[in-house]
Amino acid sequence: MSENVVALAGGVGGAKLALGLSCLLNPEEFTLIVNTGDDDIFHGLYVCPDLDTVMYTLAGLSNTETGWGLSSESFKALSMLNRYGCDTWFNLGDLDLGTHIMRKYLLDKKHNLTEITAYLCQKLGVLCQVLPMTNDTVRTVIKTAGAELSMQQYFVRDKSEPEVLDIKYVGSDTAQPNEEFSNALDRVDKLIFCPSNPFLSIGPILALSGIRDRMMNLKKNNHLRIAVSPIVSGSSVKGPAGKIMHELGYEVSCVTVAELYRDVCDVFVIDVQDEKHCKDIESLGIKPLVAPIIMNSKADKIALAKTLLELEVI
Ligand code: FO1
Repeated sequence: MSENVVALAGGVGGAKLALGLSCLLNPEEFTLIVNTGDDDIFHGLYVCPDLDTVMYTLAGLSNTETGWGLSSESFKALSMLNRYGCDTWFNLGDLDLGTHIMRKYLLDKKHNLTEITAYLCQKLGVLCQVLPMTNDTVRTVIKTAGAELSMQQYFVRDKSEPEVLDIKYVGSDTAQPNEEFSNALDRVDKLIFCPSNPFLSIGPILALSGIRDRMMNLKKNNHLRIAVSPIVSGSSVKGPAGKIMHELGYEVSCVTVAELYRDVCDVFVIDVQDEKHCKDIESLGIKPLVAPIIMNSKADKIALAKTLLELEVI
């Protein structure tokens, strides 16, 4: 039986599960909504790190060591920019720059980010629908003791070292969710929250006007909303989610993530190492599901995707 699956994703962690899901679903059954709060402009080019990470992963082109960028990449253009005195802490490879030049060309021709992403995906052979969360501008701004930083300044330039005091999604109050995202929610059977950072990746998507309410109301209509924990055994599987959670005053635990998604989640998937937290998750009114959720190999990604797709409405 065919079903409509909508998955929300950020960068590397989200892309892993997206790949697993894309191996099991027909392309027309699968829509991916990707965070654009990390987007930024480098050397005059508009860069969408999460969209590109998802797109390259689904196309089988990604650098499997870093999880971002392209495999067999070189950085000659960047070394030239360095000679010209540009800041080159954001590692844009030569092949990757081709994507950003193409995106800039299409933006200048007044195409929106949804159209451009569809074009790039089609050219790279990605068949499922990959959608930016919005065509408007939302920027994740990280307030630290020293300064307010963009996501890439915080994450790449400053290596997630500054203490995080607050996180804002600037523009989210006026940005319109992508119309196709809204349409996908009209026909969704299963909504999946990939194991992406709840503050930096999923947070900006949920902050878009009307989106959290739409997802809260899905419960009433027999849809299944599943979230996969990005926290295993008290620390993030990848990236600074655990560090940020601690600095914002939360306990670093999968239960905290379940609490953050409490109103939009029916089933919360935790790793086998976290089985002891089942009761705490149940007490939030969410059904816990214990499964191996660390995705190293392609087989791991497909196995987790299969577990999620086999879940039935309770
Ligand atoms: N992540 C890094 O840790 N260092 C980089 O230099 C870097 C460059 C980069 C270039 C293009 C791109 O699409 C992604 C890139 N990323 C890099 C990943 C990216 O900054 C993060 O993974 C996401 O923004 C977090 O979701």
